Amino acid sequence: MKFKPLALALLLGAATASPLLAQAAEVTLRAVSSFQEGTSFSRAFETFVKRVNEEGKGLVKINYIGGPKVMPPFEVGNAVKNGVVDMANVTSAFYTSLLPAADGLKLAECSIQQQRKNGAWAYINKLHNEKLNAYYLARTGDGVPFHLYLTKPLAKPDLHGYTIRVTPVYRAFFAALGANLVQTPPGEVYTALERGVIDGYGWPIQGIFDLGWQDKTKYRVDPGFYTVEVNFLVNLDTWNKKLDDKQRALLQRIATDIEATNVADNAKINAEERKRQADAGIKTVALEGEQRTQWLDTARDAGWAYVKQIAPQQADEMRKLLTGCDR
Ligand code: 173
Repeated sequence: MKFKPLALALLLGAATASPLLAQAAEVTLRAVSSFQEGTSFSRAFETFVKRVNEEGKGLVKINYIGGPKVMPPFEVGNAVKNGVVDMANVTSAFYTSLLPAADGLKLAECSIQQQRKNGAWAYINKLHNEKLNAYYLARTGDGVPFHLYLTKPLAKPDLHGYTIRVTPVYRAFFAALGANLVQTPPGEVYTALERGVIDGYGWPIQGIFDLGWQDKTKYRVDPGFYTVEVNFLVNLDTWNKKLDDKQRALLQRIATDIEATNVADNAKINAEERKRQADAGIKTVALEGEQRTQWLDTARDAGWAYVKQIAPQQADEMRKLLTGCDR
């Protein structure tokens, strides 16, 4: 049998490899999630990790070290920035202290696919590069609205006399309706409900069963508002220096795949969770007509006004790029 020189070199392996055949060693990336492992908002990331580790054998390996037990959610942004971790699954609500403009991401009306086309993704990536030393690899959670959940009824869009658990996601909206606010990470919601220090909490339509909150929840207020964004971030030095083109392309391809399946998956999961909540005895407080309009208008207006306040230089550009798309 005769071999061409290239095939022969391949056959002889790395010991005789020419520069032409030089191959980067497998890179291991340390990753955390800001949500508990196995729960609703870690799931897309965990699928991503599994796929990278399968399809990227010999190229990239993600060492997923865990969720809030290994790192408090509000510290994840800093850990990405400083390179304490290479990668994270995190919502911007947990890193608005580093990148205030990211508070506007939940106000997006354009899908992530539209954002990748109209320049929004590029703009937001640049902000992440500059302020968070991070590459904005993916956005999941499209099509998942947030809701207000309560332990006591609500007759109108007015939260005077209600103490509500928040993160930056809900802060401006619930404050505009007169609520007292208590900020906690997700891991402290159950205890706050149990002790009766809150009358309710903000949370998406998905996930209240993950940490057992259904036992303490009596009402969900409809309609939902805003859109969840849970992002895959990569430390920028890792992205630029530790990875080569092939490794970056692999991560980007799988991340974009996850974004694409996320929307359809979410529509189905949202419907299942609504049913599951009803079956668990959680009643719907459905605001209708004028009240519904007031609820949604206050959410949007208070949301953007707050972005303008904390990120005056980026708010208008964010709004222009993130809204006005036809879904
Ligand atoms: O903790 C939260 O309520 C929160 O901000 C959030 C954001 C995205 C998904 C789930 C929760």
